[in-house]
Amino acid sequence: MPFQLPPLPYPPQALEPHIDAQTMEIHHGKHHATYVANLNKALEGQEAAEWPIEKLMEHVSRFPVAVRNNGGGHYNHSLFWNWMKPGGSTPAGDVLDALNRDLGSYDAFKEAFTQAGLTRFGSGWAWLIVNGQKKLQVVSTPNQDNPLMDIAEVRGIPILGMDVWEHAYYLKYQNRRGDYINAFFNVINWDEVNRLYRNAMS
Ligand code: MN3
Repeated sequence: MPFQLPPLPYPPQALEPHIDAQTMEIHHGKHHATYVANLNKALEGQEAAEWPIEKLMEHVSRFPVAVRNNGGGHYNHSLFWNWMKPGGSTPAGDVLDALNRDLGSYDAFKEAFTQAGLTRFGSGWAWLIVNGQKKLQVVSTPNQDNPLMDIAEVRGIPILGMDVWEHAYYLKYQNRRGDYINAFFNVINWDEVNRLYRNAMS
């Protein structure tokens, strides 16, 4: 099969107490695995099944909605596992300079990112992107859309994303999305965010 489920980069219990093991097991082993299986089914026998996932996102308007939903699900979650790490980290390096320069401060970023997650009605994602002007910007998208897609309202390169679907938090936090968002900040892998920032700027 052309698209494959990447392994979790840490054991499912490694993000506790912020993100619980059962949520991680189901989120990765069931939800993400299903996006991969359905993406492969949707592209069976087509040339695009061999494309890099980024190229698929950039041309997603040419494809049926199953590719948008499941391709987005695969791309978003493949990044998402690496945007978290056991014990979390503090922002540093070029991306911290850019947060201060483009968004005012780390605290201003945190407030904007929290609001993007809280106000996304239903299912979706909050994002920190490098936009077309090479500036950091906080946006959100519905469902499994992302800012790399050619159909996105605001396009850019995602360097951090937060899943705010209920399947990301309901077992531990039930309806308290705000508590999950606060917990997410404790597990962000800023080394990875900084690496993606530097790639996006080069
Ligand atoms: Mn998810």
